[in-house]
Amino acid sequence: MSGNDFVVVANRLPVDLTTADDGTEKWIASPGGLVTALTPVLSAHQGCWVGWPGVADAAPEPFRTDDGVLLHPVSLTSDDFERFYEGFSNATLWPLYHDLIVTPTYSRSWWQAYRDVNHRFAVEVDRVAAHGATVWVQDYQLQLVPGILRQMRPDLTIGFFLHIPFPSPDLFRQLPWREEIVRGLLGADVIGFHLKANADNFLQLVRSVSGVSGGHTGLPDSFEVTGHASVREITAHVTSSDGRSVGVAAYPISIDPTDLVEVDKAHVAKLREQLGADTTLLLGVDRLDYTKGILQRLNALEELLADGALAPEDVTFVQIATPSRERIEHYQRTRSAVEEAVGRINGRFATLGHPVVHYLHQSLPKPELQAYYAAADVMVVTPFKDGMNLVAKEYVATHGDGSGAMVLSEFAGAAAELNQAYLCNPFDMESAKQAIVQAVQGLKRTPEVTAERMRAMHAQVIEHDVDLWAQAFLDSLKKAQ
Ligand code: ADQ
Repeated sequence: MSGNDFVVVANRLPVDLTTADDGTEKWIASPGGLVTALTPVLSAHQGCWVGWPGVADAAPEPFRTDDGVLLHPVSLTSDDFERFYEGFSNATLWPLYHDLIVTPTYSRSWWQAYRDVNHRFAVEVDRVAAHGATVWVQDYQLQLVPGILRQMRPDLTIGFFLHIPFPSPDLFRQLPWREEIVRGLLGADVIGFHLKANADNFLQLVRSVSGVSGGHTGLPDSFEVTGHASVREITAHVTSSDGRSVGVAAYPISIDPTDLVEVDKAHVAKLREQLGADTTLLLGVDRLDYTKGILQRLNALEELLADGALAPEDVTFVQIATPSRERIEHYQRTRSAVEEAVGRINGRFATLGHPVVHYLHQSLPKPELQAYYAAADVMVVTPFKDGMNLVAKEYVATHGDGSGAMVLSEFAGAAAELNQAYLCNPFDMESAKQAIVQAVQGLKRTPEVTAERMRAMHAQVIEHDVDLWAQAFLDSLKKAQ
């Protein structure tokens, strides 16, 4: 057994395999909230990362990234990819945990694959973790790993962090395999969520199981809950059926603001010139996911243009949407609807050579993305549900000078900390429209107030960065040892 004292386990390794024109293959860093959050933490801790390299049926040897992070690949077959990843993770758990924005599919065959793959991840961790190591398991794809590891390796200290929301117990109870998932999670020493509300949902679920609120759940009835969830330190404990104390708390994830300070000003100026120096530039940046509310934000824009509340010559909207989960039907439908809306809005309101909406269905390099953040007057972040939303924090981090404004959904985890944004309910078209107009007008009519709001949010993000997130979680885990 090799001797890694700190192991991060996540569905994906932080890499993509690319093929150059001459046929040579190279691993490059890939975008995504989890990667953004964990790369600096891993580099700082000299740890290793166990995950799937992102290519089905590939079984590369362990290797180091350019950042020096040691990666231990777990191989997935194309059948695993379909049933474990696209199926159970992203067509069962993802919609269930995002409050049923689309209807989850409950497939016994997918569940079998989820169990098998979780077991394989645990076996890989067992291989690489030194005696007494700390293991940090990430996210909804791997909720059984803490429980399996606990059985295999009682010497390990195990943390689990959920990057997406945890739903209310009433929704969670739909899941045919709810008992196994709860047992899997309770294999950890510490379970972390973004928000106190998520942690409270989990505690309420466990409480209802332990008989405090009564009712038949089909879940084990031997948990005891003490205390209340709090932020960044553990005040609630669940006693698992094997008598261990499991800490539960909220740790709002953040970004590494030092990644974002050096903006290429010439690039920003060029973008502004290309997109219309005199117009108000609105920006959306998301994975193309139905939870992100991209279509609804475009519909809000369209109504504002149709109402005359915004004039087409005065605004430019840039939507950058990273391709995501493209083989899943709901994602295909979302993409079609978004692209149809872009075409329709431009068809109605553009003039020759001057589209109102610019749409990029692409993943951009970070400096390029940052130039868009810096150039944008109004960032529009309108998810129906989001664990946190790092895009909102990245935008704010780029506007330390108080420039810009942000429209933010109440249902993004980020709204709990960034309440100086123009908050809206994305399910309510009028609310979304109003927040966009208020942000646009706020910049023009009350620039000092708007700048003050942006500076307050900037201070919040700078003071509560990804290091604080990781340190707070790891401190809790240390205390649990
Ligand atoms: P995501 O759903 O992926 O993350 P988010 O938190 O916004 O959502 O992170 C997206 C990341 O991808 C950001 O760092 C952003 O810069 C990057 N990105 C987005 N579009 C891009 C593009 N076109 N090109 C390049 N990079 C792009 C999940 C949860 C979130 C939670 C995070 C972290 O769904 O709620 O905030 O994990 O826990």
